[in-house]
Amino acid sequence: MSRRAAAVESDNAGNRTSSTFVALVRELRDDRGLSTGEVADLTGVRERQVQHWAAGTSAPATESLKRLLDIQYLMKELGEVYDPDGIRIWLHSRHRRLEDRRGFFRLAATAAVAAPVVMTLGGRPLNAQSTVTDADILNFALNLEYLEAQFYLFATTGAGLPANLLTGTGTQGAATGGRQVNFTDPLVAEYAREIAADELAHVVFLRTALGAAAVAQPTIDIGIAPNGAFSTAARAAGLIGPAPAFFDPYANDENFLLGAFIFEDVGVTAYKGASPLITNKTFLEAAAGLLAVEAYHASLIRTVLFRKGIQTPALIDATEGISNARDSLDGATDLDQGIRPIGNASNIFPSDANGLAFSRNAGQVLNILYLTSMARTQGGFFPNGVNGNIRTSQAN
Ligand SMILES: [Ca+2]
Ligand SMILES: [Fe+2]
Ligand SMILES: [Fe+2]
Repeated sequence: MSRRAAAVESDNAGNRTSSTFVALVRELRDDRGLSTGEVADLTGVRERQVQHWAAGTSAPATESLKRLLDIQYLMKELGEVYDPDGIRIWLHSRHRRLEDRRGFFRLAATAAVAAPVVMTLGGRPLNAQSTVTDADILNFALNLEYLEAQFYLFATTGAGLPANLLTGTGTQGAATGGRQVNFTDPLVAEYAREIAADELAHVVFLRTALGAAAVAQPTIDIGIAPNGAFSTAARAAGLIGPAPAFFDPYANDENFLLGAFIFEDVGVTAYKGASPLITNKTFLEAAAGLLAVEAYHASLIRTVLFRKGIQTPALIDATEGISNARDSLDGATDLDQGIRPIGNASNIFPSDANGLAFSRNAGQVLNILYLTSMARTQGGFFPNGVNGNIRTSQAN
């Protein structure tokens, strides 16, 4: 804080009754379980300042007071959905840190306001049972985010999502088979950690927006068994032969990048395909934000694979194989591209003739995730199916 701001803070102490502020700060610390440091961090002041507020020896300036009231509101809303550990994880996810406090509070407000709206949407009218609700769509997305988060968290840390982020409606399952990658390229390791933080934040964001309507994590297969999802996908892509051959996305940097490649393009097409079905504009904006970040992820993974593919052309071939496999699963239309250059231009961004990203409907997304071209309710990465009302792949 600047010296000038500090002067304003202490001026305020002289002409305001500070007992309200003392109570406010103490509520955040004692009732809501935030440390003095956390209150300082979230408010954007020094710890010492918070100690002064708590002791009544100085009062918060207007801007700090606004932040404190925001935090109070947020803690109350989050408290209805999360236990204290869950709140702490939410507050400390990378995106909510202090690089962009304005964004923090806008996102927080969206999440908090969204929860009751979705709970209302969860109770769909009887005469509209075939209608897909916004909650159905966000829950469909949440299944995909569980999958992505588990893959990247295991790859970067050796552990998956914490138990308090797995609960919800439907049948809860475990994510099995993931493990830590021993990265050799420090850049790939950094990229992986950045994406992992995003995917964790996506899970938390969607769960917060959905509140009590959020689906539980379904059973997820991210293992390396010869007949597991990754090996089946890799076999369909021509990367490995019949069992007992297997594909291990945790074996090295290149395999990890191919594992990530399997998911990221699908996420982009899934969010784009869902966008016309979302009725509430607040959710639409959130979905646009998710879509954009999935596209950043896909773009980064594709760029790194392309760069490494200059030395190792098999990597370029592998992306074409995965792309073709996805394309054959999701029906006749061509909705997918690998990273082989077109003419003398690279092909980092899969797009149609208008330069637009492709769309997949939910059934087509499930074709890829269940690894089937038929109408099924389970398979592949989700051995018992996804949770929620959208759960059937398309018959192609
Ligand atoms: Ca296709
Ligand atoms: Fe994501
Ligand atoms: Fe992603």
